[in-house]
Amino acid sequence: MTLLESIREPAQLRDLTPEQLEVLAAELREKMIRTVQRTGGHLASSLGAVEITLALHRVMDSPRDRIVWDTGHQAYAHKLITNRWDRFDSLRQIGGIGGFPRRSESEHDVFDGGHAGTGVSIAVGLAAARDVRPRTDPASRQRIAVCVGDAAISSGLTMEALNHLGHTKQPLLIVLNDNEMSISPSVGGLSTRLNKMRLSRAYQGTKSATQRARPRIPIIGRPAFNLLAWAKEGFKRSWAKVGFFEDIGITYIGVLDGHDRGELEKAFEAAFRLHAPVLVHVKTTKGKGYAPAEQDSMSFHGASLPPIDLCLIDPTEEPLPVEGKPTPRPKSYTQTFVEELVRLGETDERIVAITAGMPTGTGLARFAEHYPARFHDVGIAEQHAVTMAAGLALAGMRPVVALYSTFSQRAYDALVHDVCQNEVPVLLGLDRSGLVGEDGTSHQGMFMLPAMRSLPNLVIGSPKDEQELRDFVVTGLAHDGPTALLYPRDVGEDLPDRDGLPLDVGRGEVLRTGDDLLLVGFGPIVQRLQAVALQLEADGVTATVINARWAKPLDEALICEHAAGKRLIVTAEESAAMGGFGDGVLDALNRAGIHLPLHKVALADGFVHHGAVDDLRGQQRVDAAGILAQVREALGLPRTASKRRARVTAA
Ligand SMILES: Cc1ncc(C[n+]2csc(CCOP(=O)(O)OP(=O)(O)O)c2C)c(N)n1
Repeated sequence: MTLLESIREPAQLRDLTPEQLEVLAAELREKMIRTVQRTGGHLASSLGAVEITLALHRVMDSPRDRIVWDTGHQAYAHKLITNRWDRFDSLRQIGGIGGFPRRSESEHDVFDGGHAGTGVSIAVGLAAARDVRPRTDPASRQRIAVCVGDAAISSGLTMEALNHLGHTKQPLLIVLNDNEMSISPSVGGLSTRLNKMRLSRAYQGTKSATQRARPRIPIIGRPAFNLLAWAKEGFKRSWAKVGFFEDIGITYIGVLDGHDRGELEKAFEAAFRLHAPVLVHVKTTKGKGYAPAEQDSMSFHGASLPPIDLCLIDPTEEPLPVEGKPTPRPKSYTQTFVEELVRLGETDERIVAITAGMPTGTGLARFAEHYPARFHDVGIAEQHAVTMAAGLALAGMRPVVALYSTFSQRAYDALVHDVCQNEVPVLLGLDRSGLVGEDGTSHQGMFMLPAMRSLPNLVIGSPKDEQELRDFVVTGLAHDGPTALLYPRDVGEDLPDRDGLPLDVGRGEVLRTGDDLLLVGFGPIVQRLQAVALQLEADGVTATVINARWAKPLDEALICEHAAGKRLIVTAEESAAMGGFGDGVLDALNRAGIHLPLHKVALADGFVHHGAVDDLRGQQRVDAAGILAQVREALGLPRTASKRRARVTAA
């Protein structure tokens, strides 16, 4: 039995010797590497946070004390030592362990995360609840810690929380896990400042943090002061002069070696005894303990499947066999989007691209290579990205902001107030629209379409394939107002490359005609409607298929014209059902006086958990088979396929 296998609760960590803890750290890393090799996942961040995790769990008493993981992508060690090691093989699989803390999994998980920058606010809220408890309540002495990365700390939400914390002065430990990396290198003034702090070893201040903290803690001030003074000696580190955090009222301790567990424990103890908001700044190596990830933490930030060739921990081991030859994948929508942008950027110098900390994920790094002066990575600051785009547009530029749909939720007000109210030509590329898969509830791109449909001046489009995506890029950039363009994480249909052509805003297209049904879809799901129409023919049911192209303005005339006289109208979108595209069609038909049965194919009300995209599509019945089954049910056809249909499928 390994040491890890003997850990059923984190309290057991306190009984381990330093040597055993080192063994455990190695076992944790090995388990993560071997698991991610099969499942994909956030490997580099979790490898870098092993010692922080052990130290927090030894100093604190979870779940009575509360440990918050900002974003939550670095919490694999936390999951493993909180009695999930035996199920960890199911990481990110349907029904398995989630990639982020999930309260449904463990009482040690405080908050269901996934989005960066939420941790400090959550911790401040927990502390506010603790601090109104009567002193007789043991929970009033709860210790609260939050671990936040150097990129997430610069997000607007964290800044707001830190500002508030500096005012409330709630006792709270913030562990700043500084590895100098976001997914790509961290950007921004704060990042530069942190860098200076790391480099600053000598004490330069006139008044130490310990001295300042002391008067505020009359009872435990002396021991805490002594402890800190000792820590200062022991660490052979010094209190740097650190304007930023101290100036807003948060005691700063740093910079410590984030892989020296013993040193971390002493600092965390010291921080808690100060009975104040304290930030402990630790320097870690992203990907620590696994050479390929240390050397290329960007690729190993969110290692995705098919499995990247993870070298084995023991170089003498045989590499795992890779099944079959990797088949070349068609271009992704993301690649196509950026290719078209790069093409247009050559002749239109007004085009500026903005990403919020995702230059590789959104593909905009490629645009940056071509036009570095017209590219901005604003860090994890989606709201700023969109408002900055409005500013650029006001000054005559043609900004393109590419965000993952889920992260763009942060920028909703920026879109409403700054972009739509001002009716400025901003092209918002909403990558990862639809189901995204293994990252689960926090990451599905399913809420923006309903949220955006009510926004005045905004046009909302989505292509049926990657060629049409090029057309949308051309159209969006030429449109004299805000455009939202939704495209999925998927690869395209492997269609030949061609330059984009302008589309008419608000015009859909008829892809096939039939008398019985109208199938009308928004986005790549239209491909599945085509397949469904083909299958239905085998049952003698014919369908008209419309590619709506635009959810707003909707091509009401086209839809109404083809709806008239049909047995059933089916709308399809890979997005939350409520208030989405289907509701738009229903509303349009109602207003036109067409009252026919309408079946909405969309994502059910609720969060969609993690799993492979194909499996989730099956589960949600938005894959071709699921849509077909829904249509057959709605038509009252038998569930089983007719023989004739089976033949068609086989052909
Ligand atoms: C609001 C939001 N935007 C973007 C992301 C994508 N994302 C996940 S982790 C990450 C980088 C986090 O860097 P840092 O906080 O420094 O932690 P590290 O991974 O370096 O430990 C980003 C940009 C996200 N999860 N949430």
